Amino acid sequence: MSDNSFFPVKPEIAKTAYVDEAAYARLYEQSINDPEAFWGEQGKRIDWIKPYSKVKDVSYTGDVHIKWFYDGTLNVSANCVDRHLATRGDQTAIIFEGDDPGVSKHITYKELHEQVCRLANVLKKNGVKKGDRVTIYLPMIPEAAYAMLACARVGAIHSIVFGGFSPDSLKDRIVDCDSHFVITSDEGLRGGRKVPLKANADKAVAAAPGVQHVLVVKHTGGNVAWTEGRDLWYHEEIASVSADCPPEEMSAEDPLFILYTSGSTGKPKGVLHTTGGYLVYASMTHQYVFDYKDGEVYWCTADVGWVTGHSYIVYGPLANGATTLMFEGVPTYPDISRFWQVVDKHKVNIFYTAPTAIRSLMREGEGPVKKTSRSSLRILGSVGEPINPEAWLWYYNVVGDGRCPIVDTWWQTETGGILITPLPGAIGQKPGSATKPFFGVKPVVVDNDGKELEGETEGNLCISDSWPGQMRTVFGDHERFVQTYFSTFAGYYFTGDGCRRDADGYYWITGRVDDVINVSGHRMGTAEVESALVAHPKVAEAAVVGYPHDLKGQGIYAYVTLNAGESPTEELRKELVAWVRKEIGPIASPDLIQWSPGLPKTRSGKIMRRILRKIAANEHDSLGDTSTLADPTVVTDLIENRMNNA
Ligand code: 6R9
Repeated sequence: MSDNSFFPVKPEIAKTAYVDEAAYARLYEQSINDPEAFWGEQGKRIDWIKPYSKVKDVSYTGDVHIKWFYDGTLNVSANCVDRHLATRGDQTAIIFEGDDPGVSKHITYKELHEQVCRLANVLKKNGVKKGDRVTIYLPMIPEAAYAMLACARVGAIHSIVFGGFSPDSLKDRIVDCDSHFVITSDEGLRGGRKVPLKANADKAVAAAPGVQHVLVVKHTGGNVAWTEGRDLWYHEEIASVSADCPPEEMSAEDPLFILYTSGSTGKPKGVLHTTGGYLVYASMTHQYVFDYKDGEVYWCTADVGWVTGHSYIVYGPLANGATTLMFEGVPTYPDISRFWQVVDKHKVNIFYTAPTAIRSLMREGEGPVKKTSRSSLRILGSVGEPINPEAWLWYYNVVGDGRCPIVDTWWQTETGGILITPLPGAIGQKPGSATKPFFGVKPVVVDNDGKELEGETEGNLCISDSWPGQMRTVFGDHERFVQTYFSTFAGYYFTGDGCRRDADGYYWITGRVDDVINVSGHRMGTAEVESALVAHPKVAEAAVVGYPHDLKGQGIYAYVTLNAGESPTEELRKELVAWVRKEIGPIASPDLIQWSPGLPKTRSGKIMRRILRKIAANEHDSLGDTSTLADPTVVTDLIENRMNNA
């Protein structure tokens, strides 16, 4: 079940699609042969205050820099809101579907405009200026979109922190970008349970003295502590300002947002995206990849705390004048049909979710899906991790009734938008393959020495030239940007992923080749989990690796060495899991902890992670070369006491 099963483009989709097979071939070739001309044309899809005359200035070597449309000026919120007022002011921009199935509301473009302008004025009134950083720590409610667009309107740089992150993680992200303004809500609501966002923000801000104001959305009405002078109620503030706020004129290369993401070393880094190129790329990919047509209802189930929420809930769809659905809840509440009930309730045409959600729903069988209609669905999408062919086929046959093409979209926080994906009217699908590159994207597969491999092959996935949505730098640390992405394989952007290219030129992402693990589609640096573990007073040393997990894709496997005199108990194991949850957040909870009196190290003291990965995957029969180990008996003990005996 891999290369052999092929789902050709459906004629009824191709007939009305923006791009069919012939158009894809022609446009792709143009985009690669003459990127300046191609993007020079595509850049016109958004409104510019001052049109650009320069399209591209990029170098991946020497003085690494990336600029697109760089002498043009524009405003992102004007593009996502104002420019639609004349033609679709009364059309729904955002459908909000609450955690409670009894709660939903429609926000028109006109209403969105008013909300964004008011909030932009609140920011200005409280001293937020162009270039300032604003941290957003909100649940999936419309105010999250208003906050993003209000920042864009005044030229402030937003940094969204996922609501599942701990106070400590929030504090680190506030401090790293030196943000003085935080937007949160009293509480979040997920699956009927309350998330204490304001209380978390209070703890974070207590350790971030730069913060001057915390703006609080009253969402659940739960009790919150209040710091007079610092804390402001959202509803009071927006009522006190005018509904008129002209958008700031921004240069194409002015920053739009920072989004922290995990890497293979150190603390999460602030991925920086800018204004013009990002918006051109997000809107263009949203239109073509989802074949979005005017009037359709589009639903991406991601959280705005991740890049998918930025590009494909807010910026891409709204730039295209789409109706985008924001869902506060979880797929299993109040029951396991929830996704499909929401699809029927709002007549969703395009549905975009993550393989981990598909796998967990698949486990419950067809019943909960089949009792709903889903007849509005036209296109299905997948993102976040490789989708296994079984889950793909279930998604296709059961959810889509064999009617809807699946776009398996490969991309990253760093890429700003989708890079490898089927286009529904142009590229036939193979379950498990992200298929072919989007316009202007030139993937290359290189071996470990950086040699470009031709034809059918497997290796490290790099991209050989820039596209407008590419990140520009790591906030405050350009050297780290250069080191992380452009030093491993000179002259290329290195993705950190491995991939295979088959005889038809289809790409199959095989997963990360660095020390990043992907848990339920969430990126986690093993180094982050290790440093949380060793911060516990009883832990001497820790090594963390990923291992195959049926539902999550990868689980977190931690090898822990305790301080002398400490004894390993079940209680301590639980305590360590709780500790990591507190330090980073629930998404970082170790699934398995193995007590390891020692870790396999080379004579120079380097932990041999390759061996730890094999043991965690229960593949200890093929450990490979262990001759460089300082003490080979350590491995015997680890194998005997392994936790994953599946
Ligand atoms: C958009 C997003 C990026 C990493 C990426 C890769 C994995 C994402 C994928 C996929 C296989 C897909 N990934 N989409 N792997 N097929 N369709 O998820 O961004 O959170 O930065 O994660 O996710 O390993 O490198 P981000």
